[in-house]
Amino acid sequence: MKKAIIYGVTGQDGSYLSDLLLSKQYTVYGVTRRSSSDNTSRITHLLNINNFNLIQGDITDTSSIYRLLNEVQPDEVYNLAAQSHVGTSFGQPQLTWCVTAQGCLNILEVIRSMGNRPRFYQASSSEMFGDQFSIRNNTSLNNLQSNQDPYQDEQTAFNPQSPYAIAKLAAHHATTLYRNSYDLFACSGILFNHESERRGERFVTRKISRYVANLYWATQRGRSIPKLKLGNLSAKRDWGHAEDYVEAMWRMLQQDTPSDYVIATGNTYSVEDYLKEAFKCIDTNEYMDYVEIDQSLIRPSEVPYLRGISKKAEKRLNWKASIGFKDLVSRMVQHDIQSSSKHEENYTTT
Ligand code: NDP
Ligand code: GDR
Repeated sequence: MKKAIIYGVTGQDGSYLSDLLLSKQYTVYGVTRRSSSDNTSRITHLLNINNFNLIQGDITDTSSIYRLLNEVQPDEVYNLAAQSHVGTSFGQPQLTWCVTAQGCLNILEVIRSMGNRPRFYQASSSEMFGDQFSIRNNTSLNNLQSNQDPYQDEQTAFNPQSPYAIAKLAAHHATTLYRNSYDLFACSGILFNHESERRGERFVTRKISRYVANLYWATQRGRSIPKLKLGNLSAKRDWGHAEDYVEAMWRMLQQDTPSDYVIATGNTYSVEDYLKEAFKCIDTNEYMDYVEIDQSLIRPSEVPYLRGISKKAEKRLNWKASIGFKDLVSRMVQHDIQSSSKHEENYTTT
């Protein structure tokens, strides 16, 4: 029976990865930071399972990492912990650095010091590409249509556009350096945006799906709700479903040799496309009637376009995204309609 430690277990990906590893008979040690209020809502279904252990810890505290890894002697360590909100990283750059960059280095240092070294997964991000892309047919970025040529893959240059992306890139390079210099089995998954019914409420997809669900119930009850405040609607993202993406993380650590992989769907849609599709789920075409552009939500620097090509993962990991854009939007909206019926005034407009 394998043992895995998951840093960031209370987050979206940590909860799905726990589900996956438990289904494969792992013993899972999920690390959660101390909080004055409950932060386990995504893993409540796991708390009474014998093979699931919730441990207090923090990736900024190397001594607690050292103790845990040496006590458990895990086969695999997944670092999903981060200050993961790009917008927030502009307001809290130092905290973002401490958690998202330094935290990864802390884990790598502990693994390096161990006799039996566990395999290590680092949650890298498509944000590291920033404004860079590769191109086949000289298409100009201004004339892009959905699914056109520009893309990012493992060969595309990095040019981070936020404190978050800079921190992720530092952690990414540290992971590569420790693999090459100290022979660690360390992999980075360069994951493009992935969402789900468990997505944090301040990421744009979930913010929209929750608003649409609340609008649905308000309309049923003959009431109105305030407009939804959003920032940049033209940014394009490659959105997949988190359940597919945690499978790729696990597969990376089962290979004979460690490597880095781009994980994405290969399709790109704008924030406005997502809005339109989400409102379609409640038969509403005039989505802009419900939206207000809030300048404070526009980031000082933006990543305009992301579309990942996962050929390497397809070939070596036999991995391919199974849930497409329309399915993803519909699953998120339907889920929020079901859950918000129980909690009437449940919307976030900012
Ligand atoms: P979430 O924001 O949902 O989860 C982040 C997790 O990190 C939470 O469990 C959080 O705990 C934990 N955490 C934050 N600070 C610390 C700390 N100091 N010590 C220990 N744990 C901490 O992120 P996702 O699940 O969406 O993403 C998982 C990882 O993948 C992140 O590193 C993210 O940056 C990266 N990533 C995500 C992508 C996506 O589209 N989802 C794409 C590419 C990369 P708490 O619950 O207490 O806040
Ligand atoms: P992102 O996700 O920054 O790509 O990072 P987010 O959902 O925050 O933003 C996506 C795009 O939507 C625009 N946007 C808004 N974003 C938010 N959060 N709130 C708004 O009101 C809003 N209005 C418009 C943003 O400007 C952006 O262009 C996510 C995170 O999960 C990272 O941790 C991960 O590394 C990357 O995806 C890949």
